[in-house]
Amino acid sequence: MSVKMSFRWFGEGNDTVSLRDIRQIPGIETIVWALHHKMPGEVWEKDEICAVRDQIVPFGFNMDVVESVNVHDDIKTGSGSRDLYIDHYIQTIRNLAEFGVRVICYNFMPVFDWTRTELYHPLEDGSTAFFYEKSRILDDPKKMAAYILRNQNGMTLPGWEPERIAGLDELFEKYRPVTKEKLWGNLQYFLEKLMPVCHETGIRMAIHQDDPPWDIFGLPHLLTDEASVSRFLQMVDDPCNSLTLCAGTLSANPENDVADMVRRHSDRIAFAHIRNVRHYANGDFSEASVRDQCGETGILRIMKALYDSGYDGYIRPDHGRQIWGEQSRPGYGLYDRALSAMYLLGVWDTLESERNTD
Ligand SMILES: [Mn+2]
Repeated sequence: MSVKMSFRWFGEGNDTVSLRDIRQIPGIETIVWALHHKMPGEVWEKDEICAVRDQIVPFGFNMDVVESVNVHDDIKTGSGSRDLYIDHYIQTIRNLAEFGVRVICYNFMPVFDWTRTELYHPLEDGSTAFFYEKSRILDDPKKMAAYILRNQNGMTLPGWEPERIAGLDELFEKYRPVTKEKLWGNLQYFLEKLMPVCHETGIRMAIHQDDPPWDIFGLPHLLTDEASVSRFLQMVDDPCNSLTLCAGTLSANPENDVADMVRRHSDRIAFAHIRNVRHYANGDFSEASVRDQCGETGILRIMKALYDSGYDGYIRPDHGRQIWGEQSRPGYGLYDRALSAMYLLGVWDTLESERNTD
């Protein structure tokens, strides 16, 4: 039984980490990629996909997982040109399938892709990590967006594009009538339109949970816990409607037992993000090294749950700490993610060898 270890890469000229570097991490087979210049709603054209393939494949990697094909706000709000943008999404699925893509990671979060209050929070060992200070999220979202944009080492993180943030008032206005139940309905509408083309092409849609796993700035977050994940899977009960199980996102809420969720839903997990979180009593959380003891996510229990379930999907070290002075996209340096990949493979290989010697 093998797990397919993967590594996120932002593309030639768009990442401080090279494919040459990634190839030296033992066990990485899949590059998790995207066309980062595309705006939500645009069709990913074959020649653009082909150009990325010509970068990735010569290094011996496959390009099975895309993260993310972002969903247009009209689809999320169920307004305007949603059917046109769903047609574009379907065309993108068809084009990706021609290049062997198996899994599309996406999210269905209103306005913000993810939220933290600090990108370089100092840890005791001198490294830095993402940090979420609960009390600051009650503030003006625009103040926070401006902070995020100032602190990205000149590179844009998905979901926080300056053009998008510039229209923040308008966006909030657009989402005002979208209650949580309406958002669920819009997600269902979108997925039901996609399922036929998923079956035709063999591509699995894999939703990422909402980060953080609770409502923020008055915006509804759908996928936050066991109950909502179950609801999601039952709502469109189809193997092509699957999860990108994000251990770190879910475990930001200490009440979520991620390993238990893995055991319940393993057949519907197409892709997994693994990282560790440390909780504070006041509700703040910090990201941490993936070593089990460094946080409270339960990395070993999660890996064991995946292994015991016969998981043979894709997995990647999620974003990590900044260590050894590396300058990179926040959270997406080479060093800490390489450590994570080796730790996770070490756990997996040990479980595997124990089974083989039993
Ligand atoms: Mn994640």
